[in-house]
Formats: sequence, structure tokens, C-alpha cells
Amino acid sequence: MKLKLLQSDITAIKVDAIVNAANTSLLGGGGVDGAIHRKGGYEILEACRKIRATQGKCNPGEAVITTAGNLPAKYVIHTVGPVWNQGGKDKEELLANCYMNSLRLAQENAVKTIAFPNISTGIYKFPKELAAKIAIETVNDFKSDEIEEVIFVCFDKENYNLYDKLLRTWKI
Ligand code: AR6
Repeated sequence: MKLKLLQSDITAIKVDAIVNAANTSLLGGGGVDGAIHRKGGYEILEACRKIRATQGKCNPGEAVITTAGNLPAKYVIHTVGPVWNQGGKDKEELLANCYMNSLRLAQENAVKTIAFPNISTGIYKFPKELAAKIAIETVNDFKSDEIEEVIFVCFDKENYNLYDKLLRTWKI
């Protein structure tokens, strides 16, 4: 699995799957979630509504997959990150689960290229450096013969610089 770093808007990336930093309702919100639903269109919301109707809410750390609607990607994998100022001591584990469960779901759907945003580091206020370490470590530990490329898509320069430093230091 090749790891790549980009500073970009994830809605513009042409990969098999982009990951959305959603909330438990799966029905949209602000940040990257808002951008994905705005640009991807109604089809994504419809698919999320169907999942809600059959499976209920999506818990932190879990992931579900839908069409990518009008986006250049084929699928959107919606995962729910932990809110930094809420809940117990399992936030790091929950964030790692977001990456792991998204990769598992990707693998089950024959996804070869996948792009992740910096889950939980916006509205959910997870410390950026800790989040970057968890993201890189979890993805790097995930062994897959099917997934060929994982792209970390940073929106802000601060996250990009953190990832750049960590990836260089770890020589990944
Ligand atoms: N492309 C890539 N990354 C982006 C984009 C974009 N278009 N827009 C923002 N980011 P956030 P969270 C980055 O707040 O912290 C929503 O309301 C952003 O700079 O989108 O997990 C949901 O519905 C940050 O680094 O997600 C939830 O309620 C990262 O994406 C809540 O926000 C995540 O920021 C989830 O909060």
C-alpha cells in the first residue's frame, strides 16, 4: 500500500473512494461533510437516509459506504470521528477505528485507491498532531493486498506540515 500526501479539497479527488468525516446522524453537516453533500448532490443523502432507516445511527469509529453521486470518486465512505471534548478515554481508539473500519469497508468493495481527510480535527477539535500520528500509524499497520494507494488529503497547511514531517521522520 502506497501512502501519499496532498493539500487539496477532497471533493475534487478522483479515487475509488473518498472518506467523509460525518456525524452519527449521517445526514450531513458542516466542514468536509457539508462540502461532500453539496458537491455530491442528492444521491448521497438518499443513500445515507436508506442506511439510517435500516441500520440506525452510525456510532463513532464505525463506517458505512454510499455512492459518490456527482463527485469524481466512485464511493463515499462515511465514518464518524470522536468529539475531543466529549465522552471517555477511548477517543484515540475510536479515531483509529475510523481509519481501520474505512479501510476494511474499502477492501470489501474492491477499492484500490482511497483518500482520507483529517478526521475529527475540525469541528470535533481533536488535537491535530495526535490525530495525524494515529491516522498514519493505523493506515501503515493495515495490511492489504487489494488497496494500492492511500492518500491523506489535508485541507489546511498546519495539518499538511504535520503529516509531511511525520511521514518523513518515519520514512514511510
Ligand atoms: N476537503 C478536505 N478536507 C476538508 C474539507 C474539504 N473540502 N473541508 C474541511 N476539511 P471537519 P470533524 C478538513 O470539521 O472535525 C461536520 O459538521 C478540515 O480542515 O469537516 O470530524 C460533521 O457533520 C479538518 O482538518 O470534521 C460533523 O458534525 C478536517 O477536514 C463534524 O463536522 C475535518 O474537519 C465532524 O467534525
